[in-house]
Formats: sequence, C-alpha cells, structure tokens
Amino acid sequence: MIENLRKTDPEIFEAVYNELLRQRNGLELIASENFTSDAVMEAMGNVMTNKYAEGYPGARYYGGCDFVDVAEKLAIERAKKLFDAEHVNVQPHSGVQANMGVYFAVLKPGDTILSMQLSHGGHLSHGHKVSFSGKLYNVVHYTVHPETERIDFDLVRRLAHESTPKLILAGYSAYPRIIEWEKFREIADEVGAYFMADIAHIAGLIVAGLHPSPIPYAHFVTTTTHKTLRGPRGGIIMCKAEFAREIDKAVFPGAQGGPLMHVIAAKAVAFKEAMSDEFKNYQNQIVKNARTLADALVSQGLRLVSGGTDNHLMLVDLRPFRITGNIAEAALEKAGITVNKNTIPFDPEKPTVTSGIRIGTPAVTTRGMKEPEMVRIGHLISKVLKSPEDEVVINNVRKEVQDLCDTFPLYVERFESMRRLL
Ligand code: DSN
Repeated sequence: MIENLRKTDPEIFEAVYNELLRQRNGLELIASENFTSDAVMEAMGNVMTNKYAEGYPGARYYGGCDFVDVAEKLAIERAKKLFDAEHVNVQPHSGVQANMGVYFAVLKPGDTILSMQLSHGGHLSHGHKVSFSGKLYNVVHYTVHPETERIDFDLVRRLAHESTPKLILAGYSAYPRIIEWEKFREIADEVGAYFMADIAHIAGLIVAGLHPSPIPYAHFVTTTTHKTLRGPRGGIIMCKAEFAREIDKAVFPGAQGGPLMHVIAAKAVAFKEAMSDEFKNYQNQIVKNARTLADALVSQGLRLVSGGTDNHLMLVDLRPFRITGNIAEAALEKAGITVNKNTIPFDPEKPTVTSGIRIGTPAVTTRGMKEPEMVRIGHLISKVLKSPEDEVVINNVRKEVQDLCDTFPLYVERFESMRRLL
C-alpha cells in the first residue's frame, strides 16, 4: 500500500523512509518512546479514519457506526480487563486530553490542584503555567525531598491541609521510583480531595504487575497508550463507575469532537497484545535492562537521581562530568543515541540547559536487547559524555551503535518494502 504514498507524495514518502532509517539505525533511549507492532500500525492506517462517530457506542450522533462501535467496545472491554477498571473512556486523543477530561469532569475554573512540580518530574498538563491547566486552575506544587530525591510526603500532606485542593495528582514523566498511591489517597481523604493518578509512563509495568496499580486507590486514572504500553499515540481515562457519566460528558462534547476511530481500533489491538505472556516478559526485561544500564552508568562515575531506578527510566545527574543536559543530548545524538535533556530536582540550570538527561529502556528492549547490551550502551554513553566534542570518539561510538542496531534489526519487512520503491 505504501506505493500509493510514493506516487502521490514523494516528499512525504521520503520523510517517512528517513524516519524509519533513523529509528532503525539509532539507539532510542527516550523514556516515553517505543516501537509499536505492525498490527497496531495496520489498525491505524485504514478506512476507520474516514468515520465520524461523535458520541459513544450505541449512542452516536451519526449513522453508519456499527463497525466502529465494534472497535470501540472491544477497546473499552479490553482496557477494563487489563487494568481491572470499572469504567474506561478510550476517546482522548492524547495524554493531555485525558487529563483535561478529568479536570473538566470535576473542577471549575479557579479550583485548586495539588501536583508535582515539572522540574521535579511532573508534567506540563499537571498545572504548569504555560499549559491550559495552569491558566484555568489554581495550582500548588509539591516536590521531591532534597536528600532522598523521593516524593516528600510530609510536604504533600502539609500543602494539602494548607490549600485544601479539589484534586491531588500523582504519576510523573521523570520519576524513577515506585509511587505509593495509597499514601496519596490517605492524604486526599484527610482533606476531602479527589485523587487522580497519571500512569502514562508506567502503564505497561502496572499491567505486568511490576509496579503497584493505582486503580484501588484513585478516583481517576489516566494514561497514554504509546509509552511502555506500546500502542498507538493516544490517551484513555479510567474511573469508578460512579464518575462514568461525568467523564464521558467531559471528553465528548466537553473537550473533543469526533473520536479518532482508527486510533481507537489500534488501542484495542494494543490492549489485546498487552494481555499476552510475551508482553509481561517484555515489561520484566524493560525493568531488568533499566537496572543494568543504571548500574553501568554509576560504575562510570555518573550520579543517578535518588541513587537508582525501580522502573523503566533513570535521571542522570551530569554534574560529576561537568557537562550540561543540552550538550550531552546533542553529543549523544551525533553518536546515534537519542535521549532528552531533563531538569534534575533543584536544578541550578535553566530548563533549556539542565543538569541532567533522562534515559529509558522500553524502546531498546522492544528490539530484543538485554543486559549485556545495556552494559555496552552504558559504556558508550559514558565515552561520549566524557569527550562530547571529540569527533573521533563520537565516530567510533557511532560505529558501535550501528553494530548494535544491525544485530537487533527493526521493522525489517517495512524497510524492505519501502526500499524497493526508491
Ligand atoms: N512527552 C512525554 C514524555 O516524554 O514524558 C510526556 O508528555
């Protein structure tokens, strides 16, 4: 089917091909990225993109929804089973829109949210001033503890009692440790707040039982579907049955119009894949790989925020190597290793500079890499970080990266079928 794209729009064909080459020929260590299956991509690229289906299965504002209803019902039922959730809305186009759905369901403009500060691992949509969430709501932020670099529950409790938020939020983009959901729920109950968990990063780990689930504790749970969960880009909301109507109304018509039915079909496929033993083994390997890579980096003299990792990611404090996050990100990219600069807690540098990088193992684990490769990658990263301006070092690391990528090839058939059309 790709030949139609080649004929109609060679420029876009070429951009897609080049992106495929970039993914195949580099080490993807961005903690929020992954390589979804061909089945998920096939579910996304088909006639379901043509269908308008405002509303919900069995109650749509358009005719002709029988078959998209099948897809949405399967996505809902599978997500309910996977996470043991009472109610699921699979329509949010993204994680931010899933969060927006919860806010619109329970908050009025001006209400207070208590959430983690962005520079300590939180997310823009958890009330940062540049996001709609920070503009519409009154936001109070907690942080990690300066010594342990883990969630400071004394601070969370004090701020909760002082600010009496309507919503307390946990679940992060750059936090390498287990999150104790029950402690948040306890604090939420003390002050009469709702508790929301955003599990975008760790949803796959939760499905596999490698991180505790917030479902028993949280009134609302949101996630993206494309990170550790390895599905299409998108979001979902899970909640107790009592909030089902409010959540559904908040997503449509509150925040969105027509749902992306092709993406919902792909979410259903990803949920089916996530029910398999292969998926659980995969998640287990992600965590083992993260621990091994973390140990390799520490043995090279780097410091990890909180001293290590319990999940799929680590935050590297680069100060022992006297290099900033932006320089490290650029040098690693030249060597074929993709990471992102990231603030570390109490970072003295600006967010555009940073003292850290965030590294995650979901994508390289999808390629089949295991502990020996993580040790090798740890050494490659440290070589670059020790000599970020040395072209010889960078070129040598680039060759080793290519060797690893050739040993663990990605999207082989997709690549062959595009290459034939060049
Ligand atoms: N961009 C995602 C991440 O990298 O964690 C969060 O939205």
